[in-house]
This record gives sequence, structure tokens and C-alpha cells, in this order.
Amino acid sequence: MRIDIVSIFPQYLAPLELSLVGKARDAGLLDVRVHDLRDHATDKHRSVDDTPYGGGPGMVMMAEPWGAALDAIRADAKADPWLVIPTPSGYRFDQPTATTLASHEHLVFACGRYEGIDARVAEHYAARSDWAGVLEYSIGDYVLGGGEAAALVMVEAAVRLIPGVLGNAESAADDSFSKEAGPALEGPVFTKPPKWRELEVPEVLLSGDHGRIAAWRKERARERTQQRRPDLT
Ligand code: 6GU
Repeated sequence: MRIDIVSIFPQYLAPLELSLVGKARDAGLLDVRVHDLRDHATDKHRSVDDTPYGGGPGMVMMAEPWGAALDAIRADAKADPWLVIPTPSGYRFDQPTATTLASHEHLVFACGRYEGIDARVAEHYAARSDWAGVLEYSIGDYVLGGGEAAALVMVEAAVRLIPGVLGNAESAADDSFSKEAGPALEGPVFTKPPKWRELEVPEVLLSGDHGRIAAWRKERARERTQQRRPDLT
């Protein structure tokens, strides 16, 4: 899988060198390239934003630098890419969405700042036959300063679903929100020692009775989901 990310803060994407995503890159399962939008600005101040038509507060990112940056990525790509635009005005990004993203050969994330990107950019790339489509996603009901943190979230959620990225021991099958687990949250987990600061690990987990353990875990997950996320039941 290839992922390109365009931002005016390319250093914001440095965490993609670490941990799960960094290891997937080192293993050759993933090709990540980060680009500075300002490299595609046309004036000497390297401007990427301007005042909104119709008035109002804040600034809007201009179509021209975005068009130049995205066309340069397409010229260098093998497959028709999907354009992913993180925005609080987008469709909800959830686990099924992550699974869909993980199935695509090439993703390009356009990280906006300010009041967002001129709407003609999404419209243009949705109509381009050499792009697979345009996807506008929000990661939750709160407002971030820009799309970079949301892109980090979406990339990590998708990359861990690429075959070979997770080891067998850490398989995604029984995650909270995975299809196999149903829409339940996962319950509490414990490791050694069996007693820590007067707190003991639940006896059933030390019993070796796999049937009782599975039933106990299922009940704790059900309780927790009811308490914390009744909307998922
Ligand atoms: Cl994708 N972007 C921004 N700026 N804020 C958000 C978001 C995205 N999702 C939730 N809030």
C-alpha cells in the first residue's frame, strides 16, 4: 500500500516513522511519503490561504496549490489514488471505514488547516477519471486545529488491518468494534503479578477453565458496553 500525505506542517506526521506504522514501512508493506503544500505555492511568500468569498471569519486554503500538489503525486503514482480529506464536516470515520481504506492500493491525504480547503478541490478530483474517488471523513464530534492529527488516526487504523502488519498474537479479529466481536467494547485485562497493591486478579482467569474464562470475559464486555456506550447496544 502507498500513502501520500500533504500538509503545511510535514513534521506533524513524524510519528509515522514509529511503532506499528514505522515497522510496516520497514517491512516493505507500506510506502509513506509526506509532502509540504507550500512547495506548490506560486508567490514569493509561499501563500496557501486567502479570505473566504461571501465574508466571514478565518481563511480558506486556495485550490491552486492543492491542485499542483495532488497532480504531482498522481503523475508519480502507479494506480488511481483515493483522495482522503479529513474534515469535521465529513462522513463518520469508523472501523468499517478503516477496513475499506486498508483494501485500497493508494491513498492521498489532504490535510487542511484554517476554515478548510476551497470546495472545488474535492469536486474536481471526484470528477477526474485518473483518481479513484474523494472521501471526506471526520474522526469524531469535536474540532481539531487541522487534518493532520485525524490523518494520523486514520492511517494507523487502516495500516494495522493490512495483512502481515499485525503478528498472529495481536490479530485484529477480537478488537472492540471488529465484526467478529460484535459492537461490544472489550473488557478489563490483567497480567502478572497475581496480587498488586492488595488488588487480586479475578480468580476465574487463573482457573485454567477456558469455558468459564470465555463466559466471564463476555459478561464483563457486555457490562462495560452497557455502562460506557449504551448507543452500541
Ligand atoms: Cl478530520 N479534522 C478536523 N480539523 N477536526 C476534526 C476532524 C477532522 N474530525 C473531527 N474533528
